[in-house]
Amino acid sequence: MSYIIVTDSSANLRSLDAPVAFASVPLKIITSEREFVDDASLSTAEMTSYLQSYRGRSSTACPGVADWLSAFGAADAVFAFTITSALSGSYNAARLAGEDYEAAHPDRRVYLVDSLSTGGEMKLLIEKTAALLQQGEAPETVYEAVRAYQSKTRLIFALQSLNNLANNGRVNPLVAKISGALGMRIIGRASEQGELEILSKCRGEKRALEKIVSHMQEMGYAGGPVRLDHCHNTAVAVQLRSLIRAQYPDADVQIGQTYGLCSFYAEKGGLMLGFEVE
Ligand code: X90
Repeated sequence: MSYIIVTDSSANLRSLDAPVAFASVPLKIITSEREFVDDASLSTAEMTSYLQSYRGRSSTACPGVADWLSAFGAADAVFAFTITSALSGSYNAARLAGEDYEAAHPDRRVYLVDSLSTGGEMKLLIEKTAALLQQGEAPETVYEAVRAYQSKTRLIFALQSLNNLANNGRVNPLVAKISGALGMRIIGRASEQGELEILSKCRGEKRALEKIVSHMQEMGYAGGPVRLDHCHNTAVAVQLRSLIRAQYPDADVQIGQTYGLCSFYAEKGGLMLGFEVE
């Protein structure tokens, strides 16, 4: 039996460490002048600097049904992961692709997971799936285990600007306004419904990092794995990892970069953390 893990590019993953078939389906970042496809050929640094000087409207687009379908390839079992269906059409496109795929090949199955989140939380779900598949678990068992694991994973983010989120209707413009003040950091999380929920706002880097850790603890963090992605903010990501490890010396904290889609919305300096709770 062949299988593949497919995710949309909001997971900030282009490959897997595990020897399991894998594909990333790109979202797109669009301006009136240019279109950025969030795949391995994208330079997020170049995109970010272009967007900083670009003054017109910009938006994003989720993958279409055909994009998902071609990523499924010819696997007997497809595990597909999407960004939260509350903020994107990616899940719906993947669902329709799954229906087509199963109708065309009655012996194949698509196991679809609405992450109700994005970024590092998707990484954790995907890592779990890869590990169980490698252990030789049956697809149905893997799917059930991953759905159950979703109740143990969370996402927190800290952003310096909510402009792109607000301009694209992903957050209330009034909420976005508070982040306009210089030096303000907005900390929030993916809610249980997969929506963006603001937890607090504060001034200054050090204060923000301490707040992130205390919010994580309030949400049940107790030293489990953390997948921390940053948008051009390595030094601060490393500082945050040290702060987590000061309390949990053995914590498996892996730092990565936001790719195109998350860089667009998290904006320069943004941090997002997927983590496991007890
Ligand atoms: O379909 C599309 O065009 C994609 C729309 C995506 C909108 C939200 C992306 C958020 C990316 C920002 C911080 C994390 C927020 C998580 C809320 C659940 C990253």
